[in-house]
Amino acid sequence: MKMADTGKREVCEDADETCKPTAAKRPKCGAENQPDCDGGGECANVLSGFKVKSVLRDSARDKTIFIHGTVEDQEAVVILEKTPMRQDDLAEIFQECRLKLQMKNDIYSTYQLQPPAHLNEIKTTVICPATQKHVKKYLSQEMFLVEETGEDYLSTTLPYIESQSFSVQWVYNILEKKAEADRIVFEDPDPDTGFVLLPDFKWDQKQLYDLYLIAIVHRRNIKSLRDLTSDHLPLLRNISKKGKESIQKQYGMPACKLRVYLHYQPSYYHLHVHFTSLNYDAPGCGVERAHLLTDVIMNLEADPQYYQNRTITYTLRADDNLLLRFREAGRC
Ligand code: M7G
Repeated sequence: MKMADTGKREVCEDADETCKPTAAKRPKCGAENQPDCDGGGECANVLSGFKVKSVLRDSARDKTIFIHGTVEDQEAVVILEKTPMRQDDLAEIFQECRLKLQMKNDIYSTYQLQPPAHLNEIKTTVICPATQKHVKKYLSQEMFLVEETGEDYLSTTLPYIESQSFSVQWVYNILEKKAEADRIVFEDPDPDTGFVLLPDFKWDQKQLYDLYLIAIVHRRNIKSLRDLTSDHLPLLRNISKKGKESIQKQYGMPACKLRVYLHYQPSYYHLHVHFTSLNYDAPGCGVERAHLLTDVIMNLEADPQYYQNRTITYTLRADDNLLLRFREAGRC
């Protein structure tokens, strides 16, 4: 198994309040000297000045905390996630750890174990400058189900996403090799059917159980599942075939161990496909959001306009303005 290079890195998105990219507003976040594509090595502590404003979400089960704060004078979201144990590290952990006895009773004892520092890392994602939309994305919220018809999409959803969606500058940076070029696992450069496959930033690449890659298409005019027609079948089949082959080659994981799907609604409106390990309960892989690529291909083979016409059900957060628009239109 060949694992790609790993490492701590910061992700800084280029976005203003309306979530559109601006060249002028570069992230400060203490990261001025760290270009978008830098990764892998020790870096300056850009979080030393991070001031916590609020905890957006906190899951003891997932051992993850989402924090809203500021770095210098800029809004930031920081996600801290305890990384899973790795079998390969066990020998070193047992040999090098410090143990503190908590209690002993007959054959039972519990300890606090401190592993060596390098085996005790916390995966850290930094979004800076963060927009209000980022803050909302990570805030715990009540969810509501909407059933979006093809007409709803044209009259309500499309105008909304055209005015409100997240910047996809990070996607263009990947496609143009301005960021994460060293992380690319596979590329098919064909402008119509090609794509870039690389580790999703949710995956720290330390173990395969939570393998997570994304395939980002080179074509720039496909926002989401809703835009797909039978014309895109060669593109989708290509992603399915070459994406699976590359993951088998690079990580030794066969296609039958992969969950390959698109999100609807996505957060970023530039077509991309998620490849996750079947063992991993990835966020957003539930039936109300994930559409298996094989199903998408078969639906388009059966009906070229399937995704323009069919009603698609998904959830929206209570404070999502799209939900408000659906309510104003009397659609939920
Ligand atoms: P999505 O379906 O648009 O929305 O997926 P989601 O984020 O709500 O799932 C976009 C995918 O791209 C997600 O799996 C993100 O974790 C991933 N992603 C987002 N950003 C900003 C980056 C990035 O800068 N680099 C990489 N490699 N992945 C990213």
